[in-house]
Amino acid sequence: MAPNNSNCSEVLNEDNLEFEHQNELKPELEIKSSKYKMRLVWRNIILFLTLHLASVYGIYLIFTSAKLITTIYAIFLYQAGAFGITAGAHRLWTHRAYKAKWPLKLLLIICDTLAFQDAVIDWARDHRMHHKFSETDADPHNAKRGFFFCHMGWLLCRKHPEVKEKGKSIDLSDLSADPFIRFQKRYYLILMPLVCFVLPTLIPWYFWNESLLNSWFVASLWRYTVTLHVTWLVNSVAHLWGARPYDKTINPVENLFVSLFALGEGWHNYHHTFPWDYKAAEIGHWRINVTTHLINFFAKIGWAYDLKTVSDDMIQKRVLRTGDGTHPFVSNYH
Ligand code: ST9
Ligand code: ZN
Ligand code: ZN
Repeated sequence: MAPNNSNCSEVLNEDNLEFEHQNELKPELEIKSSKYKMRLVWRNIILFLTLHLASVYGIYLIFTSAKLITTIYAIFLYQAGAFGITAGAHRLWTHRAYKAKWPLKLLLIICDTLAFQDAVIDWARDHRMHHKFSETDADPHNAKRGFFFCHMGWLLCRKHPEVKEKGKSIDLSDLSADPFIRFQKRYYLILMPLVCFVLPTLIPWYFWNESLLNSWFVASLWRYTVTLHVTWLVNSVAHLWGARPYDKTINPVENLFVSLFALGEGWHNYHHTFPWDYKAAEIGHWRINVTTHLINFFAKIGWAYDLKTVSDDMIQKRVLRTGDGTHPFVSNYH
């Protein structure tokens, strides 16, 4: 994995695998050195390796023996799980960009559990850190540590001590007060296997006589792997390659490819500039945003309300002040 970016240097030290700050104040010179040793988590490495091998076998089964409907169903489940992450864990619970009535919360918590990205309260804690301490050691998937680290490497090693230290300042009281979040966290180890793996495997077998083997490798393991990688693309690709029309001083970018697969979460320069906007993008310019269309639908039927957004005027001022000049508004303006 790429070395850490900050003023900390990465030093291998067998005796002390933890992070160690050594700040010595000398009369004319402040020597700031630190030792940080990445600690791999072999359990995760083995599990993810196995999952990926199983997914390759799943792809083989898709083209050799699985029924077409099983593959379509797996793609549908990936999209449903994605919706739980984008509209639920991300825009509703982490950013509080809109409010939801209980039927929508119920739907979102089921979809989120289907995506198995850990309980919402843990997901939101890391994501609030990601926004507050973006691209620093306190960002759990600091993109300055390289593509692999921010894509999935951060799940294969212990978190940087700065994450845990600075994370103490993150307020999660709103989430601890939400009964849906509390219930999910409390019963996660029962709910997650049931919703993410057991039911998705049994449904094709029961309803359209798919073999359990195809069902398990395609609808459960391959589908889960796809959902993970699409989510991770937001942390990697959408932090590395694309335009910065709203704020050129930050890493996140606008990326059409990521938005297509991640239900509209690839407009990441906008999102990091205006994280409270329920659209996570400027929908007028960029219509590829399935999550926003779905939230709009739920607002129409009254299940979503108090949708927060940003005025055109505020966006335009920001584009002129900090954008990289690629926003269409800039060419019309001059
Ligand atoms: C997965 C998550 O894949 C993916 C999240 C992606 C986020 C994307 C964001 C993009 C935005 C837009 C959404 C787009 C969506 C598009 C969808 C399209 C499909 N603050 O974590 P531990 C403390 S999950 C404060 O174990 P280690 C705390 O005391 C995949 N404190 O750290 C904690 O104890 P507790 C499935 C913090 O030991 C203690 O440290 N899941 C914070 O270093 C220990 O915490 C997995 O694979 C903080 N932020 O281990 C599991 N963090 O929790 C993967 C920690 O009791 N994770 N503390 O309070 C792990 O195994 C471990 O977390 C680890 C680190 C090995 C990575
Ligand atoms: Zn980001
Ligand atoms: Zn966010």
